[in-house]
Amino acid sequence: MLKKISLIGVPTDVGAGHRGSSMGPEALRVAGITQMLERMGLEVHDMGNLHGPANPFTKPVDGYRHLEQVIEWNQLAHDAIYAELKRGHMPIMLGGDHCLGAGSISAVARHCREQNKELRIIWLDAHTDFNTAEITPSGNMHGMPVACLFGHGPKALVEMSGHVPTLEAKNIYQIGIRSVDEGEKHFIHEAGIRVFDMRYIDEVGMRHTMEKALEGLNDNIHLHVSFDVDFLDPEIAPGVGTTVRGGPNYREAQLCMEMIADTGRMASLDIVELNPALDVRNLTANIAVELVESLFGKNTLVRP
Ligand code: EXY
Ligand code: MN
Ligand code: MN
Ligand code: MN
Repeated sequence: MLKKISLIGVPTDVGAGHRGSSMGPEALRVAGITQMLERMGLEVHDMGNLHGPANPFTKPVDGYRHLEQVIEWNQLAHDAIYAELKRGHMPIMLGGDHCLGAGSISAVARHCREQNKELRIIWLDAHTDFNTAEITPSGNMHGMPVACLFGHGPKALVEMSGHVPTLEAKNIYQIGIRSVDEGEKHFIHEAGIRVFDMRYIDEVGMRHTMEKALEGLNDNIHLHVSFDVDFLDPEIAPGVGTTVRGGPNYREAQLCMEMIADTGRMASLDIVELNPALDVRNLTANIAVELVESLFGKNTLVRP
């Protein structure tokens, strides 16, 4: 694991239907993300926040809400994350809504291509985020980043990594899914994405699920985690705009993070969709920071 961490705040909610995830970066800082990482022995560089366009809060046009602003924020995120990877730091993107996954993962994919590395994405989310302008029920672009990474979406996002498509089915595992729109279902199936939904996790358990998602990792694979906080059950994480009941509880989520930590291979991370305007006394930010602590190996012991 890289020892130098760069925190990059991307304070926007242009991809979401609710206002407020623009306050996510500050809430994570208030919850002590820097101090936690320092306690884990990491060197933390807080790069501050990126500055981009305001949220006009207008209606969708041709299936996209705030397309221009979404592209601009994603380009900013892409450029900042790519620069940190290039100087050997591990970027942690403090979102912001999940539309930013397109820019963040495009940067990681660009870096991997240059380094001749394979890329594996662990996408922790209640949603598959595989909508397009044609099938979206909302026009909200935080429901579209995975489709963009697979080559379906606005040109500027689809081409951001410099190679189309940025991802193929072999590069991504989705975990915790429990809300998929009708159009997305067919599309996901066609794309061949491995979706470990809550039904699967209920039936076989988090341990087996993560064993599958992490199998075959080796030195040549860059592991990226895209952590949408709505992955968590809303009973433990109410501070998100798109809560879906029936998610992982605290221990299930922690086991998921611990098993990722055990691989020692996480090389970049997004924390997205935290919405302090909907939170209760920064509870969800605190939980997110605790789980990121597990992701960095907090509970790693020598086992009998
Ligand atoms: N599938 C719904 C839509 O596209 O409107 C909800 C998407 C929520 C996306 C959140 C971030 O994961
Ligand atoms: Mn998401
Ligand atoms: Mn989600
Ligand atoms: Mn359960």
